[in-house]
Amino acid sequence: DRLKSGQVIPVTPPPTSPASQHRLWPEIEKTVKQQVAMARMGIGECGSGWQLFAEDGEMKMYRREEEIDGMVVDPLKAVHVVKGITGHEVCHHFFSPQYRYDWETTLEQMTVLETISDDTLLFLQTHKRIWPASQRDVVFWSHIRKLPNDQDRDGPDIWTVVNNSTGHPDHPANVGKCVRIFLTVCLLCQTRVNPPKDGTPLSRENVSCKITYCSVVNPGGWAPASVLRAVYKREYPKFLKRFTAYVTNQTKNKPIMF
Ligand code: 6CM
Repeated sequence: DRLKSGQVIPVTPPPTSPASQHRLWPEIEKTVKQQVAMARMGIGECGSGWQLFAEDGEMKMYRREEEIDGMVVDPLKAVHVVKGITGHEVCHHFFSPQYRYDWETTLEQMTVLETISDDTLLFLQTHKRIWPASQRDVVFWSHIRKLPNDQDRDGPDIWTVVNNSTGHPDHPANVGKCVRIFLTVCLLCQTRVNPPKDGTPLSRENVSCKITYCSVVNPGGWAPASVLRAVYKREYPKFLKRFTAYVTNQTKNKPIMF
């Protein structure tokens, strides 16, 4: 990067991760880049077709109605602003398996199949059966990453978690009672800091987190469209409200983790 004056400024090196030797790494790298770019686009920029289907205070949820072979695969995009928590805290609680049963209400069982590295895990999850469809399961990698804040180099880092379906030889799809679902999920979190004017130390009252949550879930097999859309309409707002309240509660008396 060369300025007009000819001065050369150091460029932030691309993020490296200890997972970079793993067979899934090229896919992880490509998917994270794509998902973060998509999550960063505003609703207006994403093309037409986003419809607001749920709103509660700062939280807004949009979907695009899409079907593949008669199966609902509606992309979802939600934005929320939550006071008192940081992007790092939100992503840490979304990524880490030890908290998942506390906030994920549709979960029946979660297994970590492989620890690829500190920032990359492979999960098998079964979700509660929703009548009249079969029970669902899912195998996905999950990757947490800190992104450089290009807009404000002195500001807090941006954090993301990307989940994406993959296969696993020990857990083939659709052999037991479960139908395998396929998902791509991106949680992107930006911390805003509003420092106190009087020079008093920063507290949780001075921070807030802008959250973008994008998801595409293919139910993988027959599920009535009307039931599925009704389930999503009920479950996604419930998830985002419950999960963010959980992070607020978990962090309230702890030092701020930027
Ligand atoms: O992103 C979310 N959770 C993550 C951690 O668990 C992860 C997993 C997502 C699984 C999403 C499952 C969707 C619900 C399963 C029902 C399938 C349809 C059955 C047919 C009904 C007629 O990314 C939060 C996910 C919040 C989901 C509401």
